[in-house]
Amino acid sequence: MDNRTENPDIYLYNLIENVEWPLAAGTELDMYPDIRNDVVVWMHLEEEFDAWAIRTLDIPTVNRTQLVRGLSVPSRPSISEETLAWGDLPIAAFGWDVQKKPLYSTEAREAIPPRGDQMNPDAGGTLAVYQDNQNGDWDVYMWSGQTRKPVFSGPGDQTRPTTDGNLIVWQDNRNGNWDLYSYDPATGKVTQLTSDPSDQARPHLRDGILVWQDDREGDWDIRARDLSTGKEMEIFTGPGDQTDPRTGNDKIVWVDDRKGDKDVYMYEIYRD
Ligand SMILES: [Ca+2]
Ligand SMILES: [Ca+2]
Ligand SMILES: [Ca+2]
Ligand SMILES: [Ca+2]
Repeated sequence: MDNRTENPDIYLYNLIENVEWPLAAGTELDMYPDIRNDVVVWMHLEEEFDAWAIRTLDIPTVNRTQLVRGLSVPSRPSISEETLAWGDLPIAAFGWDVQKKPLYSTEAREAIPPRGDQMNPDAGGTLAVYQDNQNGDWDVYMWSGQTRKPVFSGPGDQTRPTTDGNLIVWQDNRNGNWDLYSYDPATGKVTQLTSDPSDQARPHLRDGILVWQDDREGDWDIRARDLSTGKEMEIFTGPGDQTDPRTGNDKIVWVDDRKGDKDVYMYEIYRD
């Protein structure tokens, strides 16, 4: 997302040809991109209806589609190979809802969404995960097919969940600072991944790499863990705040203010 034209636009960067491509850059409002392999998804304001729509672009075929329409408030959608998940605030008094659907088909949905707020969905495989405050503080839920169930609903706030469809990771302040925890739906095993008294937050998990922002050295840095080896990696630990990391296909990108304004940086993981 980029506001060089004074309103939010979306640019793609082609890493093979090293060219930047304006995907949605005009006077219209386009926000909150997500990408999985060759498909980009984002929110677009349909001004004539005063409502937001979720658009996709299939990069190789340049095929554009509109998957969902009539949303009241924009937020970041999440796309996996099979699933689209998004949030909306249809009636302000009833709180935020999370919705999901198979990418290019439909599925049944409850008539009445859960009470409280459901936010920050992340899609992995056929799974969607999100945070929910219907029991007072934030908890993390997983949603597969027609079944929603809590991943952890104990004390403290569990927020910003992420999944690759197999493992679920979230940030958790039950110990008085943010740490990362994981849950494996196949075994039911919960693991505390970090225990440093500083904050580890904003996890993102794709393709065996878990990345997060970490302030153990006084400002935000980017760290990652290769889940196949358990090895932790310092991705960037220099001056300024490095935040909101995302990973996929052995690349890590983040927002970086080391030069004063916010830029996007990338790190490529080379495996032995
Ligand atoms: Ca709700
Ligand atoms: Ca909780
Ligand atoms: Ca911590
Ligand atoms: Ca830093």
